[in-house]
Amino acid sequence: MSWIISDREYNKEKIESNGNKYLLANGYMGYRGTLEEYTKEQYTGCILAGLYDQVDGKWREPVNSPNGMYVKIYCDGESLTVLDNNLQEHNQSLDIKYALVQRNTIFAKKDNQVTIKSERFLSVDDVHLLCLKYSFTTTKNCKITIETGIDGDVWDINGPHLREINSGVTDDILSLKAVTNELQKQIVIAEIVEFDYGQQSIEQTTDKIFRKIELDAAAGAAYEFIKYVAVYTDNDKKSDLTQACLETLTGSSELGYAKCLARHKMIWAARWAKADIVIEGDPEAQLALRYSIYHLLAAAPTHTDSLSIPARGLSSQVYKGAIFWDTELYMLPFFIYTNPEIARNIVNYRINTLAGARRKAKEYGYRGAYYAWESQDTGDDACTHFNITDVFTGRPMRTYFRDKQIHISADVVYGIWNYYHVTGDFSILFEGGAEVILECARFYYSYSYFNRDTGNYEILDVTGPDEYHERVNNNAYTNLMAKYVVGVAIKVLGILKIENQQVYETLFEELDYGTDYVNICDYYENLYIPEPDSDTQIIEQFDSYFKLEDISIDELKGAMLESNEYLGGANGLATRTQILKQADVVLMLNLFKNMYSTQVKRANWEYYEPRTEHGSSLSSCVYAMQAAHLQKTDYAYKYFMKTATIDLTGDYKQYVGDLFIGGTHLASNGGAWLAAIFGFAGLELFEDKLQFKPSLPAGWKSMKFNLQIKGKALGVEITDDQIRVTAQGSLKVEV
Ligand code: IFM
Repeated sequence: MSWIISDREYNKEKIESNGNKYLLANGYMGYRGTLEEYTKEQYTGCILAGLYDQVDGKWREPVNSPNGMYVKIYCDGESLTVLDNNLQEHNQSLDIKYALVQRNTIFAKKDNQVTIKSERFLSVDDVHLLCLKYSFTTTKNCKITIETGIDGDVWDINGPHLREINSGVTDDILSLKAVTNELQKQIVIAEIVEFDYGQQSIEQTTDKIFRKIELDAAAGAAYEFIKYVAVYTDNDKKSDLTQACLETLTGSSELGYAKCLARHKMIWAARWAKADIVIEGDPEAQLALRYSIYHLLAAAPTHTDSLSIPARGLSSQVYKGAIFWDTELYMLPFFIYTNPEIARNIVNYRINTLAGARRKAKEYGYRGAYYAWESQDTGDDACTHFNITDVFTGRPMRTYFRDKQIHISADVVYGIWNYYHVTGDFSILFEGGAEVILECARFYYSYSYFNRDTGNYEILDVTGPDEYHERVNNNAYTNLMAKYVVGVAIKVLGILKIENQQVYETLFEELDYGTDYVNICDYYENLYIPEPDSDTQIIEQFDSYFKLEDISIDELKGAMLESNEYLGGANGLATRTQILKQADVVLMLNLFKNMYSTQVKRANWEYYEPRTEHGSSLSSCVYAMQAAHLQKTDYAYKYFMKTATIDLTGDYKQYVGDLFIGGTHLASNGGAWLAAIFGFAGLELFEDKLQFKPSLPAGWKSMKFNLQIKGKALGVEITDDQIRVTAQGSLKVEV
């Protein structure tokens, strides 16, 4: 059963978290794990990847498509819904092997029991297609009405995004068209239902179109219908969206549900063949890790190279559906090592949005490319200056996520270089990657300040990964990442000069990089990087961090007046203490493990771990990886499980201030994979060799997985006393 996630009873309290837990997605859209009879009140949502909208100056966010999967059954005029307390049995499950959601509910009526079953999937064969198989039986003869169609009254956080909603019927195909508010992009959604009983009528209101199928149900007989739903938007660049929907629907209906499902399953099976990690001896960890991988695969953009993966995947409009550094640092490595084609799409997204990053740099008075903290379709920053509301006063708080998290540009470069380093795909540099890298290097140089007294460059007034401490000087992570970017830029120029003189010259000329080159070389040599203290070996997170009050997390939490109060910002409790929100120095040491001794890594892990609140889902996996590296396997396991189960338990922060931050946690999902591969399996890739230094958790008899490195497929099996690597072609492996 290590592929099945299930709930065996109904719990109203879990409506929101189960919407995430049972999420289906195919890169084009994400359909929340809600039940068919739900409406927007229960957070039904079908998020369309990359289609953003803004209304009345509120936050720009992705658009929810009208809900084509809506179904409600009435028995003798009475509606059957789990929201009423007439349930005899209920279970819902998600098969992560094939991305298939099923439910089985028995409604107990006075003298009748109605059993409904459904199965649905979002096709990965045709990403515009949603399929539903729905059946019911009754124990008594009764009148049944099936209400199904398209519900255009959708859940929005900052909506409504849909205008000019129009419905229509053509040849028994129901459709709903709408236009987004800001960019006036058209959305068309259409459905057909296959059934062979009862009488049908159509009902239309302003924003809904439903069919009602009425029948006299015979006791014990099974009734089934199949529903196909198609969605297209102007982003698909089709001349006629309605026609595109019709083609998807008729094509699918001719093929039939079973074949559509078989094609969908075949693609998922191929995905798992590349990406699965098999753990022997720990079914709980196995399921949690596979569940994390499932979410990554489900959110992955396979149909286009202009999309990336938002922080909350395709689970909701939370965090504005924006792409954060979460993608490059936490999710992208999984794709780079298991599915380089998808990784390339994700990297391309940053290349394609370079113009937005240039605009942001210019807006703040800098040169080069300053990537957005929250990036959407254009790469401009969607983050507002007042991003959190104070729970005490109800007033918006000035936050500096947007202005000061300059490390994002470096994280983008890290993603590109990591992709290039692992895949060996040179073309990424010629096709835009080099330009991004050079522009980011230029940005860091222009942001920094030269301290004449010390002869060093310094980076002042930034926010590092630990967001509880805003506007600090010389954040170790940011400084080292800036140096890394400049180092990569210098290497890239060297590579281009040898490999492609023409691209090198054009780029140099177009970017007018002559003086910049001289500058970044000097910057590389003279940028101040905080060093480990010679006694304690601890690296100060930023200038004067050690002067902050050193209290425990319990003390900090004990001082809180409201459970949702924001701990950072101007008045946040953590701001004047050493409590950090998320891995910062430890993240840096994890990325640059070979630059520091084991003693330094251990001292810093031990210092920062009790001071880290893990208020971000990006934190635990870093502590897990580093703990495994330091052979602290019990800690590593604890943090790994916390990361891997986040969307299973629903045990995560729902609010910061009054800001709703629910949804799936793709960085954690990627982090679980990172902890397994770079932590427990101890993988490290050097220029010319591959190294494994495993430290498997107690109980793990073996770990088996596949990787793709420099175009070669690798199979790895690690047991207590053996590491077996099989590879196509030759690769130097060290243990
Ligand atoms: O990018 C993260 C950030 O590091 C912590 N707060 C949430 C963001 C989105 O996941």
